[in-house]
Amino acid sequence: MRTQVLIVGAGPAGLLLGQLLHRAGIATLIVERQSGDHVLSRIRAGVLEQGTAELMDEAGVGARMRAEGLVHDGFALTVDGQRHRIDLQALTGGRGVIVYGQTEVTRDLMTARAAAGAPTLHEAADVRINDFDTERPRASCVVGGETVHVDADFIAGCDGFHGVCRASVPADAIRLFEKVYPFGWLGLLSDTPPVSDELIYGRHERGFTLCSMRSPTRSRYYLQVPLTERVEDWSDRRFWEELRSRIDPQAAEQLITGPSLEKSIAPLRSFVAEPMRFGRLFLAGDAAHIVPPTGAKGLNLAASDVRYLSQALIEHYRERSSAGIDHYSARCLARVWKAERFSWWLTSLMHNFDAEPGFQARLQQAELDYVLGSEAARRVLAENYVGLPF
Ligand code: RFL
Ligand code: PHB
Repeated sequence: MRTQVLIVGAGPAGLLLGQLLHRAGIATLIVERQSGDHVLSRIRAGVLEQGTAELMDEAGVGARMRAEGLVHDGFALTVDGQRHRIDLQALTGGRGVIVYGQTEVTRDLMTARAAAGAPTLHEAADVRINDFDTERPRASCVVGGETVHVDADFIAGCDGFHGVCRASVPADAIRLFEKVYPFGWLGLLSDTPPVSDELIYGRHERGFTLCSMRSPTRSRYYLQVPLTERVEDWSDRRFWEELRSRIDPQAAEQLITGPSLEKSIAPLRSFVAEPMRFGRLFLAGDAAHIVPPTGAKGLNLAASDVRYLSQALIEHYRERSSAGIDHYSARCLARVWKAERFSWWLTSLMHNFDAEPGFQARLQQAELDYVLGSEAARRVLAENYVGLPF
């Protein structure tokens, strides 16, 4: 087979890139290891920055997000049982975020791709990419027992943290930066009304909690847990009791519990690969970087990479200019590192690190006092949360 841009991975990064390129008349082929249903079953992000929402509009897939997504003008930080509102709108000159699940983003993009008749090979095993340091990159994969060979002008590695594209780059051509945190997030999804109209990020001596949502009738809650915890050991009852013990009294009283639709543990990690381009191979999204979920930045960073990459490729095909391609890695990384910094900072501010509170815990307390007491500090938090400019 031959295509212009081969996209590895049909997560939000790969699908959004495919959609933006399709609208510009550029042919793409997506190869995805999993089935479409499996991709849709992964419960992940929930918060879209305005820039991400605008990119969905530009890709022609924003209608349902605009109709069903929840516009949030603020969120809360709970510290020592006290809730403090962060007024995003007032602090950022009118900006906010949209609560719309990654599952729905992915579903809308899959529907648009199918309607456009653009090809996706699902359940593609043993994807290999070759010759991306030449003018003629190649790839192969196995679909239904048959080996498929693909020739492309470019390869976009949108295959997530455990994908094959970053792993195919020679070790001496890539530099990796990583920080692993000593805890994870246990998440629970339920068809119960959210405990509050806005998200609540809570610091507590038993560990961090996040009260989030997907809709007025569907909630998403998270608990900080040690990495040694196993999801099998968390009955719904145990989860709800632990959550209730950590949230503020008003929330504990208003919390409505119910059976879980999904429960899973995600480790927390900060990770960046540099550069993000190797000849005719580009990395985008989680394939190139991971942030801990505290700042709600992962999906939004994937979208901003895709924005830069789609512009670069469109410029290449329309104007025969390589300027966007040449600047892709540097443009992405400048934004990536700022989101890494913010996500690390908010994680450090809100989680429990030591059983015995020591020097770090005192600094954390002082920083929290400062953030809650200073409008300038809250503005810094708000400006980063809604998303830095492109
Ligand atoms: P994905 O979504 O991992 O998709 C990669 C796709 O590539 C496929 N693949 C392969 N295909 C072919 N061959 C191979 N060898 C392949 N290897 C992998 C995979 O099957 C998959 O379909 O990466 P992408 O597209 O870069 O998207 C990134 C986002 O998924 C991720 O950053 C966010 O989910 C992170 N995240 C959040 N981000 C936000 O912006 N806001 C949030 O509120 C937010 N909350 C979260 C999160 C991530 C979480 N977890 C589970 C890590 C909350 C959680 C709990
Ligand atoms: C979510 O709803 O899944 C969510 C929201 C905000 C975050 C992380 C996850 O910071």
